[in-house]
Amino acid sequence: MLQIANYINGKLVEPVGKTYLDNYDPSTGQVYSYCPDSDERDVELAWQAAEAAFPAWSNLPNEKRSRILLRLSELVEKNLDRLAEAESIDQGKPKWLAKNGEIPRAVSNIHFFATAIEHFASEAHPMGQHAINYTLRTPLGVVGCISPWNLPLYLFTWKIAPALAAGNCVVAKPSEITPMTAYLLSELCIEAGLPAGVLNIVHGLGPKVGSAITTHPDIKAISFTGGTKTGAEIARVAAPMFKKLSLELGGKNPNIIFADCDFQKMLAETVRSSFLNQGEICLCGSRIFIERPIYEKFKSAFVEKLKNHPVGDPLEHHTQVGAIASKMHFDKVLSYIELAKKEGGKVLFGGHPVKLEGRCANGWFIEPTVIENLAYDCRTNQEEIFGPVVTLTPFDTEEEVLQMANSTSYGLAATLWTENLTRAHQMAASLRSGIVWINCWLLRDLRTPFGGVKHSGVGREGGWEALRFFTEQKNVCVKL
Ligand code: TXE
Repeated sequence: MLQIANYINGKLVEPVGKTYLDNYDPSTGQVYSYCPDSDERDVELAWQAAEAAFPAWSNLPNEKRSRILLRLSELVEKNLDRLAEAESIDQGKPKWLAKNGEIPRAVSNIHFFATAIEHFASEAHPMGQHAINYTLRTPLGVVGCISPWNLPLYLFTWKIAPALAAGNCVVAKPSEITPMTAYLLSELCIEAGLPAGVLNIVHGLGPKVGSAITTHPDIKAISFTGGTKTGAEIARVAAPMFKKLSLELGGKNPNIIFADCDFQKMLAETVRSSFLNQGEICLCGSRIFIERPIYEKFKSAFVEKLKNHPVGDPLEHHTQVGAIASKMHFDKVLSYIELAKKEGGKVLFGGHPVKLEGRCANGWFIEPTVIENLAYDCRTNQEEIFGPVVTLTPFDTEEEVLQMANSTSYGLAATLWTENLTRAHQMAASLRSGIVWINCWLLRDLRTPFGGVKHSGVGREGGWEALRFFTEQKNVCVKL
């Protein structure tokens, strides 16, 4: 079976401790490869390589760094099918989703920042005739990038691309639950001619490898995407070290549907925003609020749609809902469905694990699940489930739905369906989230600020925000 390697100083190497973690295929429930069980010794080797590579990499003209990253982006595109299949097997998502959405987005992530760096400028502030200020933006040095298991290559590249484009060197840790595509990317980095030590990938457990990156005294910034609890732990450790922190955390996003919406467009998109990637996207609209006059109409139409939204083998093209990424997460999602029932919820559709035939007979599958009759402030409606589970709640007024929508400790994304322009803009201004989609969902422009408020995170990724995060600003004032 394949033994994944770390990528340190331009080479694919074993972990120092020579121990490995089982890596499961969630569709079969079987171990199909091994992930390095690295530790702080591997992180130290990665940091040393990054530190040694930093002067040359940061002094390269932007255009030269851009060319190398563009080569990497082209190689990812050239290997699209292989990466998509690997991602689907490793994470459990339908292969068509990896092929049509996520791996192309990884290509775009790298391409976007490889080109953005050539236009990244700063400011000057003249003081009349007697002085002028200019702002220098310089790379931080060695930075840490830690990413989760739900959109593995998509979120891994979303972090390393701006970090590298800005001239930093990186020590990166993908999730131990989905290490495969980051490993395949390291082979492409070698092929692209990325200089040794510029990017280092250390695989392993969060509390061991992730924590070693967070606590390393000479890693200047941490860009993290993952659960709120882990984000808080990283902040606790990194704050007294005064590291720059970018934390993209969990969500419990409202999807607010007014009676005047374009019903068919809303319905199709709401099935997508509820269950895409098995609901394992922090931007999914897991709390659906429906204006009372169309509550019954929505309920029956939504349930009807799900009768033709099959759970299946992620490698089959008809599959809409694939496997849950890990046994632990599978159990967590099922426990929330049981909690919902205890809290008075009525399961309108789904609610059970799915036993498939054939090669996936021992995989981790859950039906798309729709639950109504829950209080807006019960645990099921306040805590992140991060699976194929949504709740339905009717509402009568804008004030009422705003209060319910804003009632959780999260504030990442919100979706709004209405044809009333004034109401749309007023609601968008009042929703406490980092992102609001109106009459659409997951429509993304990489130039826009991406991130959440409250317990959904600190800071913003995307566009100039990401390049500013990965650079230090210095103001120089010259007396004329
Ligand atoms: O998170 P974990 P998961 C959220 C999503 C869900 C969670 C799922 O909503 O809540 O992330 O990802 C490493 N020190 N988002 O369960 O456990 C761990 O090894 C340092 C929001 O993976 O936090 C993995 O590599 N690192 C997001 C990474 O942290 C540690 C989009 C994430 O793991 C660590 C995607 C530690 N002590 C998911 N413990 C958004 N807002 O965009 C674990 N890790």
